[in-house]
Amino acid sequence: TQGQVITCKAAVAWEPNKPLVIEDVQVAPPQAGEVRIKILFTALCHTDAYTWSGKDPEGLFPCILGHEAAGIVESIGEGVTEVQPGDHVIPCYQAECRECKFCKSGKTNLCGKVRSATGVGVMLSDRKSRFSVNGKPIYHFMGTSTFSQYTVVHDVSVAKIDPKAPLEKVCLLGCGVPTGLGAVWNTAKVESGSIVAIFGLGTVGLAVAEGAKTAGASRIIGIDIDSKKFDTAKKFGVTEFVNPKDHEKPIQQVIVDLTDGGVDYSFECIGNVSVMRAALECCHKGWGTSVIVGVAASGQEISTRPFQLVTGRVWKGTAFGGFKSRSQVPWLVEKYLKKEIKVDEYITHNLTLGEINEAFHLMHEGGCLRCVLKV
Ligand code: NAD
Ligand code: AHE
Ligand code: ZN
Repeated sequence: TQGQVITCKAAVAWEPNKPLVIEDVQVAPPQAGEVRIKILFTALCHTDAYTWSGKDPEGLFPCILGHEAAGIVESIGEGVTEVQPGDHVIPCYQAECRECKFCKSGKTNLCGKVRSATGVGVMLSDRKSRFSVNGKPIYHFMGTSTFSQYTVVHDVSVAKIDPKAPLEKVCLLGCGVPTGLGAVWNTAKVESGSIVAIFGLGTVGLAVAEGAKTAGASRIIGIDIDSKKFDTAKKFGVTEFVNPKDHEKPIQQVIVDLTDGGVDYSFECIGNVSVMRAALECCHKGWGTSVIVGVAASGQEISTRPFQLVTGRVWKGTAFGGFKSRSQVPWLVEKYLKKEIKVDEYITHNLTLGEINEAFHLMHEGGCLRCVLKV
């Protein structure tokens, strides 16, 4: 198949909110600096649902969504040196070129090399898509488009991993789990003994709990409007549970009262701007740091009294938990193989690519963390 167009199945989002359609998609061969990957397993993340909803200012249609996956390199374009056909890989929506201003800064995991193309659904070299259906181009998504049996990505967006790792599990290391762990370890740098509050106990929030537990947090307060979340949350390290619906007072006040003035660190893992405000305002005066992890819809804005920051609270955000993708995803895979981090525990459902619309429905049910699709 090397150098040839491959026809395979992919789930195409033709329009916002309309069921995805499994189509025969033509996938062009990888050009210079590109890699074609046979995707074996992909999970769904709430960011896929967000873009599908039409609320993502970068959402373009028709497109192939999906960004939390694992597969095997099928072929490589000219000049690709770091992966070979047959390598086991995880596509990375956050690239790492190691050459751009961002990569060289040492201050961020964001990479500038391909972002201008991945944000508009095309490949960098010719600003075109590698996907088409009967000659009609289909946009890429987040530089990954994993809801397809084959995808083409930039070489700076591929992490080569240990072939011993089960792809049906480690696909989760493409987004949600690293995001939560890294928000704690890299972005907030939570110290032992800290009091932590987590708003939203989905996969990302639970990974924050796991990260906080390993960092030695003394109290991990989980906040969710769905009380059924608490039993699972305990297994990930949450020590106390608060449901805002059980209280008359604003949730920030409830948390401040519970913690003698506020928490050391808080994490918003929902994508709700009023909760982001509460997460900041439940932080302790003088030092409390709040990290925004959730993705809020187009047009939404955060607000608080500047006095909150004047008096020492810090507001931060994180993308992919601050992990440098190509360098650190393989390290996370090793940590999983050594049983130092959980992955299997986040997988609540397994379906096939053909059942993807059902999988999106499942995401709205409280009992679903991650649903992994066999592609
Ligand atoms: P999820 O839907 O599984 O989890 C969200 C949780 O928040 C649910 O348990 C829900 O019951 C709870 N919730 C909803 N409204 C609430 C409220 N008002 N108060 C308290 N709890 C509330 O989602 P997820 O997959 O864990 O993702 C969480 C967010 O993180 C999404 O916005 C996603 O787009 C974003 N995300 C960001 C990054 C990043 O790099 N920054 C990476 C992955 C995901
Ligand atoms: N297109 C969206 C941006 C969404 C967003 O913030 N994405 C996160 C990853 S979410 C993964 O589930 C991210 O990494 N952002 C940094 C980047 O470079 O996109 C919007 O709202 O505009
Ligand atoms: Zn995601």
